[in-house]
Amino acid sequence: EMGPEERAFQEKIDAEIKIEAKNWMPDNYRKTLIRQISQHAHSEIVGMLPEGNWVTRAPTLKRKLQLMAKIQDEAGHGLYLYSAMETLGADRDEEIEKLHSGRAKYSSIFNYPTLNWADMGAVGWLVDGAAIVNQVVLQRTSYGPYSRAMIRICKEESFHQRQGYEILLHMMRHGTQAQKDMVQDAINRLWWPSLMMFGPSDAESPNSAQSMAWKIKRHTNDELRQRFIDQTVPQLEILGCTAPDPDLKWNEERGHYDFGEIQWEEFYEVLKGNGPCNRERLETRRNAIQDGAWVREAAVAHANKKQKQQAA
Ligand code: FAQ
Repeated sequence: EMGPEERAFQEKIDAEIKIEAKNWMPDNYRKTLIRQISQHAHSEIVGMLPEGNWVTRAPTLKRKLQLMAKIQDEAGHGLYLYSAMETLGADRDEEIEKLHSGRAKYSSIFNYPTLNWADMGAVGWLVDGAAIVNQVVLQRTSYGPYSRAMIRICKEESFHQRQGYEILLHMMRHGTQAQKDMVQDAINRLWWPSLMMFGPSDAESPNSAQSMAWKIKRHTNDELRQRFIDQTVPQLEILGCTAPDPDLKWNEERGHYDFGEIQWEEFYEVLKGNGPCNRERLETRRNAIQDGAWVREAAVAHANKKQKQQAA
């Protein structure tokens, strides 16, 4: 049974009117958003690490500049999302502490290693590509601050996707056989983990039904996964590469690509902290916070000194 406040809230949602920070909202709407936006923010921040691995080894100055710009964008997205999360009353330090103690989730994809330069192309093309498919629809999410964050983030993300694809296209068109092999190897390793980014299948997704009713999510996990595959396979063909999926095949009747069974056991192991790089990622984040402690202390001391000077 809905009370009058909740009924008015749902009517607003149904009429496509955005919910803003100071509006009344059900507790669970707030909690769901804090959960999703904090996980999203953590993903941006942890997502800097696989690419950070290649900054010192980028093949040319131009590639290094592009990679650094992309990673800096991700830091910006993370900070932007933490701010959106704070409008819901969540505390940034507390949420970050949950990440560092292993109690918060972030996207499974960032627990896979980046082993060769082609991985920088494949991350941009597949990982940012998957991120965009998910985020383009989140531009219409019902919570105003999250929706507006997505509009800006999508613009930068589409640049990321193009620079990734261009790295791969360049290697395939102008590279040696060894470099072409690297591209195929990167795709073989990142293909399935990219499909897992969309989350469990609809039948196994506990949050989807309520999040769809509240229009936090506008499409289900499986719908977006299919959309990603449909738009990515033609790009794969232009590259002259293949996917590591013998069942991937155009289905004329459905008007979509059919694809093979996702290894959900692997997905849930990664979520439990047992992916190839989970421990390394969290350790890197904890060290970064520790190593930067003196900067934050100095900034606070400086601010206090300024304040005293102004008061005097
Ligand atoms: N990894 O009931 P559902 C980027 C969790 S893009 C880890 O379906 P929901 C850009 C889920 O949280 C990546 N956990 O959940 C970039 C839930 O756990 P909980 C970030 C996952 O929320 C590119 C449980 O499983 N993008 O960073 C994953 O309705 C390149 C049950 O699942 C976003 O976060 C997963 N893949 O739907 C940066 C987008 N999937 O909390 C650097 C915003 C599911 O109940 C380089 N988020 N889980 O314990 C969303 O759209 C949604 O949260 C979904 C999951 C679709 C991810």
